[in-house]
Amino acid sequence: MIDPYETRKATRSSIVYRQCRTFYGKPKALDAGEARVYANDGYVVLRGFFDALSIARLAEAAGAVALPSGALLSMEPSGLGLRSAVGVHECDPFSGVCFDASLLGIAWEILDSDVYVHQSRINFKLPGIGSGWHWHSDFETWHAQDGMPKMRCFTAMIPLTPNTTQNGSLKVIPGSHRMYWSAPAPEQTFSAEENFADQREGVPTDLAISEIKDRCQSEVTSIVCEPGDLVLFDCNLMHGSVANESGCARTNMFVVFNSVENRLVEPFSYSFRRPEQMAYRGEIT
Ligand code: 6CS
Ligand code: FE
Repeated sequence: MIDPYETRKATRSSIVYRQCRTFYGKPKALDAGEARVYANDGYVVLRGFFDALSIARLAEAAGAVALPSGALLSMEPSGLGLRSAVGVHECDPFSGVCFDASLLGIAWEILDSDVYVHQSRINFKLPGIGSGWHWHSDFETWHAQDGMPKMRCFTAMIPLTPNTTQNGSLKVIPGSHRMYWSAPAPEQTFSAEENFADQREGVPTDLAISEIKDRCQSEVTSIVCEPGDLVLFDCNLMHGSVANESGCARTNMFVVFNSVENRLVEPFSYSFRRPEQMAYRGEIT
């Protein structure tokens, strides 16, 4: 069978059109306007979705001391400080937010099926230490490395501290979820952990980013947001961020919801599977 999202196999990169829907169900939990923005731009920001104070308190809990024991820790490429804790959604105090009833209601309607958590993580971007994330589409990575078949998956980003342009807020290319950037085969293969800490495979060049912007007729947009806000973004939205050059931490929690009808198969471009915390393959309860 032909894979419409083949990646990391050819000598050159290419851009093809998306063959999956973005919004699978009917808007109800989201209003029609929010659903339209999500479908058109590939993301939507819901201001004041959670109680700001209780979310801000999670930032303290996210300090290494209270991190769930099963979480996989990914360090900064410099070795200075923690970059991500992966696999946090089943532990207090994080589970309450990840499985918030209103958020689940949104997940069901975007994906129009039962859902499960494919991956959850807290990204720490410590002041002066926290590095950025290169441009990428999560789906390209999950398809290549984890065997996610289709684009029927999205991320809920829950800021635990303010996200500003100075501390490296998320940057997106609105509308880029509608096209798929297929990456060239890597010259060198890195381990799952190396690629997670500092992704080098599946990263478009500056020229490719310009082409994507041209095709979308859009500009890079920075998502400035606060604790209490909820950012929903499609699995194929092109995004990245710069380093934290401010004096304030940028701490964000990410919960990735996948449709139960889009469960992982074998990785499309690799012969090894990544750890369960990065790509869940277990039972769904
Ligand atoms: O490899 C991954 O699964 C992760 N890496 C990046 C750069 N973004 C999404 C995802 O958490
Ligand atoms: Fe990402």
